[in-house]
Amino acid sequence: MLDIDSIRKDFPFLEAENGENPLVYFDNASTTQKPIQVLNKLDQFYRKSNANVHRGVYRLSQQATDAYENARKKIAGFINAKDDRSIIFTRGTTESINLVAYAWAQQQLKPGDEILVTEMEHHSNLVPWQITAERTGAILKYIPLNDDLELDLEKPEKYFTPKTKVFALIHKSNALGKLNPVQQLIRHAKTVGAITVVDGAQSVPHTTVDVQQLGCDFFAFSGHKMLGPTGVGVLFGKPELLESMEPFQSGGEMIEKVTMTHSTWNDIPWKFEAGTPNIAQAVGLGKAIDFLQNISMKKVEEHIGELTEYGMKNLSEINGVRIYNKKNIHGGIISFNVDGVHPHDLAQFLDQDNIAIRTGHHCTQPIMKKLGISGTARISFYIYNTKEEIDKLCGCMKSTLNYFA
Ligand code: C6P
Repeated sequence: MLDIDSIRKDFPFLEAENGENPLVYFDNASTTQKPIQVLNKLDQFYRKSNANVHRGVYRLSQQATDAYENARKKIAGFINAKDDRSIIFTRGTTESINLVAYAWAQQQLKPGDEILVTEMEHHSNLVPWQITAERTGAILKYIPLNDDLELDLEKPEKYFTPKTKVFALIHKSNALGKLNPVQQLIRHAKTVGAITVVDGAQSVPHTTVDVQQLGCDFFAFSGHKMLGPTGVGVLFGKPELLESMEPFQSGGEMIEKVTMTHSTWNDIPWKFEAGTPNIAQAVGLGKAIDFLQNISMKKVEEHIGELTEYGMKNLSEINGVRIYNKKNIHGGIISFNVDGVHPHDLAQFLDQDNIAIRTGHHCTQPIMKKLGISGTARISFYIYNTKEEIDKLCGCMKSTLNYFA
């Protein structure tokens, strides 16, 4: 069991003004709030250690470099990457996936090659592959959703052909909370020699991820969805692949030698970190990982699972509520609609009671199309959420529905 009261004290954002009507924040899949430890780390970095990295020989620059590189080590440990050089700092999941699409796929793919994605993807793991297919003449294919809104995996082998060169898939769905059997699917991809790219934006914040066990070539996630600052994310890549790739962006820091006509590249990971990186944010992400590890990812996952189950049960008892992802009872996400009420109207009513929920297509328009709707209301949990907050949500929803009746 988590000591939620003690955890909540670490999140100043959740404190009620004058002790009244505290914020109920249920949009954690979008971004999480930050604990005081992360805020202090950022403050301390800018007050005491701020300097550019890998450039100065003075002590301060060395300190900043050490803090930045220590964060890289911490992240490697957190996802069990064998080699720190596998960890590239990016702006987030979106940039990490674009890096692979531009610097690997658009250089390697030939007309007729196949890129395989799924119908469950966030746009971040779909649009870069559409552009890549257009530019290279590759064919974009996808594993469809079945009527239970799960990947159709009755015969997964049928989607993988000798022409499949890239298999890019979402680990945990931000719209449905479904954790996909990534390890099993990667094994299929390997039988045809495809490289594998996993979008871990929603899985890393909730569950223990082991990239060696998954066997993926690339794995992307964002710091801000796991208590870290915005502006920093991670691309894990197998060192031999990263070494074989051309740079994604170019300029300072990513070079080894530059003449007026030619340049050579720095070693990995710095080859992929052109310009001044988000140094304080990377250090802040390291602190967020400390915070999560102090709690333990197992407990994080259990708590989120309990809240989801409780939320599903209580929401489904409200007249007119239609939950779309009832099967994913532990996923941390509840996507629903209420008969006769537009999700935006519902969200605005709840906002008046200081309850923040997300509405819309959640950057998953293909899933919405499959459901035949334009959007859903979505609540998504994190470690500081409580069952009492879910009770408050359900109470407010009942009053809202009375208003609409
Ligand atoms: N989802 C949400 O669901 P960035 O913006 O780069 O940090 O993350 C993009 C992204 C990629 N993959 C998945 C599975 C995601 O859930 C997200 C972000 C947010 O509310 C915004 S749509």
